[in-house]
Amino acid sequence: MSYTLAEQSWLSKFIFRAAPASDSAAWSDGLFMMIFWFSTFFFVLLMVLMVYWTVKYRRRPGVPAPVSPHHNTPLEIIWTVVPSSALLVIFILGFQGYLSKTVAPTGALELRVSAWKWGWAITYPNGAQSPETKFLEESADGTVVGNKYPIFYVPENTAVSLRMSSQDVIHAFWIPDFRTKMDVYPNRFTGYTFHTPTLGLEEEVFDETVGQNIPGRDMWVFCAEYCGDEHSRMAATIRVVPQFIYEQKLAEWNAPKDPVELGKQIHEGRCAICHSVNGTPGTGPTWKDLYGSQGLMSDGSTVLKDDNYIRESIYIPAAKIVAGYAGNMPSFQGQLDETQLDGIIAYMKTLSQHAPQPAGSDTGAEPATESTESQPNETTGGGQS
Ligand code: HEC
Ligand SMILES: [Cu+2]
Repeated sequence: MSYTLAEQSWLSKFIFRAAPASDSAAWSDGLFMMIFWFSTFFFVLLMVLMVYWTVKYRRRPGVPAPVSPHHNTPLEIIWTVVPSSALLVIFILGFQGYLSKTVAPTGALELRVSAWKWGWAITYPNGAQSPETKFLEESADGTVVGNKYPIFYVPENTAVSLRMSSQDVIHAFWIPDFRTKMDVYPNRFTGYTFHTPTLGLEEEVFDETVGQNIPGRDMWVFCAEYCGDEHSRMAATIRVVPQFIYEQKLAEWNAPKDPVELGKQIHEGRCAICHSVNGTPGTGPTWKDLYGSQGLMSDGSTVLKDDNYIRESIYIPAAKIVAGYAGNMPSFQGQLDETQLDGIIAYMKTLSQHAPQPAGSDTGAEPATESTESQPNETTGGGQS
């Protein structure tokens, strides 16, 4: 079942660009090309006959127009049966391809995909999520452009099945190399399956976390259902790696992390598309100096942006809308747990001059330790009980 890269003809390169990365992707290409040549053949045949007969039977002076024959049973049977059987063949081959992409083999690795405006997250069977990201593109002088996008690791030569749902509007999870895309809905699961390729000996990708190349292949993921302003930048990377690297990564991601580091990673992967940290407003307000500040809401009230306000903004964004913004932040209820929420708050504190500074120092503050200050119950509780 493992698919190795075949030589692509110039025509299939022109039409599909990247080579198919699995057997069922190759099947789709083959079927597409079959239909293409089938259509081309009949197009040429019909056009040639049409032109030929138009010339041959044109009106000539002195020749009376012949009466059209109105029935020819053998001819009508042929031109009904031949095209119908051709369509039947196309249907059967297409349905076979469809089944191979929607029915997961037993024992497939199930990944939980979640979508929102404008990003993707995958939860692995052990509960881990990939914190790794990379830039969509880098300009020639090495300066980076745009946002960071998540990297999802999958093991090579493995059947993978996706279970997908959306936090807001309809998106579509599209992996061009597998020639498959499927809509992702807010209130129901959809999914499909693919078999990851076996890596060639020379295939390598750069792993930023270890600063060197590792065996692997990157594939694009795009959103294929127009979903708003940043739809075209709703991308991700599927990274196919050997099984042992996949397992290492899962174990690494599940290890406890420094809260600030965790918050920063969540921001880059999920929030940066709308929230900057440098003071520039985007689709949502910047996080710079947000924590601990006072802010005006769209109903005219003023709120203190403390831990509980932030929690509410993330789980129930519609509860209070910041003045001047549309209430279009997706809810992350059920998507981010308490540890991740703590991480986001810890990270926001490092970005804000309103956050309480650790006692006795105002330079070189160690941000991670200050989170205890926001939980007075814990610090005072010991002396009182
Ligand atoms: C689709 C764009 C979008 C994404 C993605 C998004 N937000 Fe928001 N966010 C908004 C908008 C718009 C507002 C302002 C309106 C409101 O209050 O709901 C906002 C408001 C907030 C606020 C209140 C800000 C303030 O100044 O009072 C917080 C906190 C927040 N978002 C956290 C997050 C976190 C954490 C994430 C990532 C897990 C995230 N947001 C992802 C659009 C987004
Ligand atoms: Cu989308």
